[in-house]
Amino acid sequence: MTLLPRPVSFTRGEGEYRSDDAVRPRIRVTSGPPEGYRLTVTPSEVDIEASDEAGVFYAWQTIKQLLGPDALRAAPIHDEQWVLPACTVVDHPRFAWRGCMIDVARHFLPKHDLLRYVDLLAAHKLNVLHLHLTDDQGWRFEVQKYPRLTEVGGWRPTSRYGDRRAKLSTDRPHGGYYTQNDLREIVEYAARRHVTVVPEIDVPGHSQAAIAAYPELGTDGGGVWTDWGVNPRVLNDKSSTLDFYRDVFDELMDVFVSPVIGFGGDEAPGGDGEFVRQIAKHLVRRGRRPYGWDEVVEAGPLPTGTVVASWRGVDGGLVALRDGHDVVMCPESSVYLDYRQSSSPDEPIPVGTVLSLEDVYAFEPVPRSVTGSEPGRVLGAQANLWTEHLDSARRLDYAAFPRLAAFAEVVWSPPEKDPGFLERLTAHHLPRLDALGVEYRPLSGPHPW
Ligand code: TNX
Repeated sequence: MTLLPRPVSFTRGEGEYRSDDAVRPRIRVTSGPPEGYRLTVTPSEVDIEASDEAGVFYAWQTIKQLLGPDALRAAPIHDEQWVLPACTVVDHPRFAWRGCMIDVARHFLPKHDLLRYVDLLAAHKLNVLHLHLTDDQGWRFEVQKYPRLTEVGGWRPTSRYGDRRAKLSTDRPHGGYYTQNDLREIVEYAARRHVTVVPEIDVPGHSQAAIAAYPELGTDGGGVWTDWGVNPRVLNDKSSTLDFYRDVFDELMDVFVSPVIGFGGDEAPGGDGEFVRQIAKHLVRRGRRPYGWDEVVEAGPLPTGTVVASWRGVDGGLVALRDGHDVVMCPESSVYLDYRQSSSPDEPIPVGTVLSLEDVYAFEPVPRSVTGSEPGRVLGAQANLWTEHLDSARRLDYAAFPRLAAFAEVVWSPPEKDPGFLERLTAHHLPRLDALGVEYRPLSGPHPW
């Protein structure tokens, strides 16, 4: 790469860099792989060729990377013009589903923090934000027909016990929820950054917050749960409960334009496969693809088009592929970003098994036993951020980064691993995260805050 003899200057538009009048990238639509682009920078022009808008967007993300870390700051800090190196970049993603799940149920993530995460995902060329909106410990989606879901289910009282195991107390009450208009705003904000927000309402397990609000839904009473883990209480299989949830999913589909809608289906002791199948069918009738955790492959025949998230390793995903379902790989041993990053007792949130940055980079989303002749497809992968112990954006940053950057590399790039990855990360990417104000875990070791 050679430096441009003449600097290319950029002015800041609304949350985005735009070229000023002096240099405007020439944008051309060409045939090519979806979301891919060819970026050519010469002393006289910046040229983007892409087959779709996403490709143009990703070319811009690359331009911002090439400009250096200061280009990512919220305001310029010196008068120098940005210098864009002359180069040609030909680039496209390996997978169509490059996701990150954020559990906003265990700990509510305020809207402004969630919007910031959308920006961070887009900067890493990730394109799916899976929002886990409901769980035993909180309901975060406003449902107009059933206001108690958020009025009651959105608030977790003080635990009698606290959570001694995890060094993070549930002694404090906690809560919050998004209005439908908040979520419409998030969906639109994300769409402008080529991120699809895939919502999930978890049934029939992980539903204690709903049962607290409407006890007639449950097999058993109880308030919003103040413990973590698998809750023995689940939804009952009454037809009135199914009707209730059809209404809830209808409102969800009114807010979220995503073609894929999550219905959970995980960890439901004694849960009813029929309930899961009926909800999945309802989503299909409304023209959407149901999306469930891998337990749903045990629920009996699922509608065609169901997408399965393989989280308990890859076996559930392999069964789903053979059953003709598309799969998103998210095995907990490789991409659960709530898991501890080292065995040091100083890791601030020591949950799960050790999942280092190197482990995440070593992840291969397509298991070796997949031959490609299965009727289902591996759509891609997602990293999951469960938030039992991530109660703020700071803690989320620490858990997510820089491992999410390694994950982004895995789902975008060809399967061959780059021996220079760590060096590139250290030399080029961590300074970008610094400029963006991301409080990532330093490579040198734990940094508890
Ligand atoms: C398993 S992954 C869960 C979550 C927990 C997570 C903790 C999945 C579908 N269920 O409810 O938050 O482990 O790492």
